[in-house]
Amino acid sequence: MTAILAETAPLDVPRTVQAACPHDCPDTCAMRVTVQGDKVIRLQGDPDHPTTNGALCTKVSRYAERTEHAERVLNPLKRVGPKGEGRFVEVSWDEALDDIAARLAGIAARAPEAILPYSYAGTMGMVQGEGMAARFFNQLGASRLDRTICSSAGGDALAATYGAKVGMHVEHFAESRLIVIWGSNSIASNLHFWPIALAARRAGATLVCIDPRRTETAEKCHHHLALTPGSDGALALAVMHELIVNDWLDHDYIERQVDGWAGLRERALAWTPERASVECGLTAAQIREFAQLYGLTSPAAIRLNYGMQRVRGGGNATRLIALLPCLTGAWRHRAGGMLLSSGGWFLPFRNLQLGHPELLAGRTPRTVNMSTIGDDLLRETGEALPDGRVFGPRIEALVVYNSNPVAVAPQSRQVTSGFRREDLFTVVLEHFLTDTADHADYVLPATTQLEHWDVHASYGHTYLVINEPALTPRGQSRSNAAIFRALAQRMGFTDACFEDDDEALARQAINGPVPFEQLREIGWAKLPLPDAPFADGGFPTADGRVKCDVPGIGLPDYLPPYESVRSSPELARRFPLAMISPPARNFLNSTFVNVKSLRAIEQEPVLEIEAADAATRGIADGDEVRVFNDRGEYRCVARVNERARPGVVHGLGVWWRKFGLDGTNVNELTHQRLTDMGRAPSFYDCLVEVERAETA
Ligand SMILES: Nc1nc2c(c(=O)[nH]1)N[C@H]1C(S)=C(S)[C@@H](COP(=O)(O)OP(=O)(O)OC[C@H]3O[C@@H](n4cnc5c(=O)[nH]c(N)nc54)[C@H](O)[C@@H]3O)O[C@H]1N2
Ligand SMILES: Nc1nc2c(c(=O)[nH]1)N[C@H]1C(S)=C(S)[C@@H](COP(=O)(O)OP(=O)(O)OC[C@H]3O[C@@H](n4cnc5c(=O)[nH]c(N)nc54)[C@H](O)[C@@H]3O)O[C@H]1N2
Ligand SMILES: [Mo]
Repeated sequence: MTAILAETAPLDVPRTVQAACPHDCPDTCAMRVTVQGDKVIRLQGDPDHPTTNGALCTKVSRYAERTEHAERVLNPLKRVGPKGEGRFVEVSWDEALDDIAARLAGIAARAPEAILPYSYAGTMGMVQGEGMAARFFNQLGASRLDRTICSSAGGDALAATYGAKVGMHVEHFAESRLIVIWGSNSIASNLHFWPIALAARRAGATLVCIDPRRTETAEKCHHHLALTPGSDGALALAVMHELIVNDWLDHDYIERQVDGWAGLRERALAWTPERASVECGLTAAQIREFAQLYGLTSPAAIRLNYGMQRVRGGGNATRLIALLPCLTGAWRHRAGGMLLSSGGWFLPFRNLQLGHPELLAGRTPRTVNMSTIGDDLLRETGEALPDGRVFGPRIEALVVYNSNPVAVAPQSRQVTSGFRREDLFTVVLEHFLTDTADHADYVLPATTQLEHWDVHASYGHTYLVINEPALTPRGQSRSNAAIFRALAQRMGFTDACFEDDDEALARQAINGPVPFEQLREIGWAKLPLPDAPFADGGFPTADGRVKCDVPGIGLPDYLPPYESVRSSPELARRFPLAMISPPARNFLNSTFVNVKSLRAIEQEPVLEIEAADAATRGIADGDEVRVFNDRGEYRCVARVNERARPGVVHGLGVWWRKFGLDGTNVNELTHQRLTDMGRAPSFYDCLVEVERAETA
């Protein structure tokens, strides 16, 4: 009754809607949106939701500005100029859908695998993510996409070690005595973790940050270990060495809960701090001091993030780090252990059949890795792949949603050449004319989070969060699910599942932990999980024990980077600087780059470089520089500062190419070689050289 009243209440009476931040961020905030007359008058973090705690980041507090942005795509667009130029005319939905359906049907009749969906986490929602889209592509028999661009190295490593992507409850870090923030810049990209770490610090905890960059987070910790990129595995092995030789091990916990320690123990004994110091660019004393702190402080907690796994050995390093709290028995305490991702905790509450895999009807289409889209768009039918497989049909059509691959995928030269193929039929569902949309044959206007239904899991906390539409869709925009529904109808797909509307999808997406109506009322629900999940073992492996030695892959080891001064000295003679490209604080990957107020804070694409590295190259703060290697070059502005350590430079954030200094961004320089596990890109495993740009 109350729900009906609310829906029919006059538009000018303010009403509040429970929402969820849709972005790819561990925080997945619960939001309250107050609307009057179909306008947002207030958007705030839900004060009752424990981790959001009433606060939103700078970016998302401007979400209404993004939704009402003057440059939003509000009508279907059809390309008129050459690919990449971004010239379009408005067309009707009927014209766009009829033409797209005809083109896709034509290709599907010959080779359905020549059609490739390309999507990632522009929204993390279960409905507007793969909900209806997966049904559509399953029915079509299109190629499947291996969604590896962010977290699959660390994710697969956790699955191999613990059995799933599970970890501590984030709230419990407040009670830790030692917090190790490892490969993570909490203040920039996991903001709601930071007040929890501060609460621990006020209560006397020590904070350590392990990051090549002196980030805004690192400078606020008690200790900062500025190791060289990709050397975390060596550091973890040396910490193990110290735990063993000083006997800071919990033998009882190891005995009962850890498999394969004897082999790993032997390996770790070869990793003295002296040996690791050469790999890590730290002193042996720094490593000993850290190991002692870790070995002797209880409860000790590690907040690992994905920054450290974007290198060749990222999977192995994650395995080694994930084993540390098992060796010290830190898991016995609710404030001990580690958290990389909480995503696995949601699996029992998610409907894993939401995408109706049975529509494949026995077909097993090939899989294309999103991280090698640059190479794969340029491949011919039947081409032999480096791993011995055969490519299958050339990609003839791409349907892109929730992603901006032209900006975010590695090795841009290849990526843009692929997207510029005149024989490639590209459809992009978007809010804005991104670099990717500029390459589309059709751009279809998608709704934003304020205009559609969704339900969200999180990878940084353990609450399910709901999102109800607050506004009517702007212009002619439609939700992703609605667009795939309409395409399915045009293609003549008759399965009843193609009739489910967005609210029905939201209801189907989850199975508890509270009834859907209750979720709507409160906005979020905590998963029913034990407080200290592994105090007595019970890891989600087959036998409940942690794995050092994994069948088929063996023991974890340190794998040096593909590209570094130590591992590739020949290459380093020409390109002596290691470049990482972590997030810019005011962007979210490439999202928000077009929001002027946020771009104004970031100012321009920058490369941080240390004073001596700059001086030997005649580079002064504020100079325009050319960053280059054999793969490409990137123009940006040098910031000579103490955030960079010698030998390492930072190309911050994923700028839209068209906002860059000469239409490039940092991915001109990155490569498509994959990580040791998870088939992920090694964005932060990249050598470059820098010089002052010639001033014209
Ligand atoms: N503001 C903002 N927030 C974001 C994002 C964003 O773009 N902007 N991105 C979101 C996404 S997609 C993700 S996946 C998450 C997590 O995204 P991540 O990419 O994990 O980002 P951070 O947590 O900031 O961790 C990156 C940190 O790792 C450091 N790092 C780089 N290489 C190494 C290394 O070899 N070893 C170690 N120890 N550290 C290294 C970087 O200097 C950086 O400070 O954040 C999300 N949150
Ligand atoms: N060099 C370098 N490259 C990187 C990284 C790095 O650290 N360094 N980070 C990597 C990481 S961690 C990630 S996760 C990837 C991220 O790569 P992407 O997942 O491509 O993320 P975004 O760049 O944020 O682009 C998401 C797009 O989705 C759109 N979108 C949002 N919501 C919706 C919706 O409801 N419907 C539709 N149709 N569209 C929507 C947004 O407008 C935006 O353009 O980038 C990777 N690339
Ligand atoms: Mo990511």
